[in-house]
Amino acid sequence: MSRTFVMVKPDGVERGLVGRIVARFEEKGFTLVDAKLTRLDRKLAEIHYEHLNTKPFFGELVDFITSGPVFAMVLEGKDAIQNARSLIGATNPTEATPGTIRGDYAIDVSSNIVHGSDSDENAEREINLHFQ
Ligand code: DAT
Ligand code: MG
Repeated sequence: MSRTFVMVKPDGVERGLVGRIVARFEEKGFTLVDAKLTRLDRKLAEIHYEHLNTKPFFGELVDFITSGPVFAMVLEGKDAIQNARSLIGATNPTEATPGTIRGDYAIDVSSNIVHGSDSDENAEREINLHFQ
């Protein structure tokens, strides 16, 4: 068993998709072990996405993720990081297969509905960052 950090982004919360997205993870077999509706301040968002801080889209990314409430979760299951990432789908929704969350609910890379940790190390880092 391992744990991952997943977050419904402001576009998903605004569109009323939190319940459906949580259900997708539960149906897959994950256990929800912690969750909260919250809003990231700029500093927290910049730390969360610090590995991207040299990218040209970094400013827009931080603007977007702080633009409204997010629904942050800790999910537990076998191979949690890999299983969550395959359910979430490719970063760019144009490449995300239908049946994945991004494939079904997103059309634009800059508002792609959901975040999921990409490694065990980052999962622990993000869980500690968002849930103390
Ligand atoms: P992922 O969210 O699939 O782990 P990532 O960590 O590489 O992808 O990037 C984090 C977020 O940054 C991503 O969900 C959306 C945004 N992003 C990535 N590439 C982008 C691009 N080329 N243009 C605009 N936003 C981008
Ligand atoms: Mg990432």
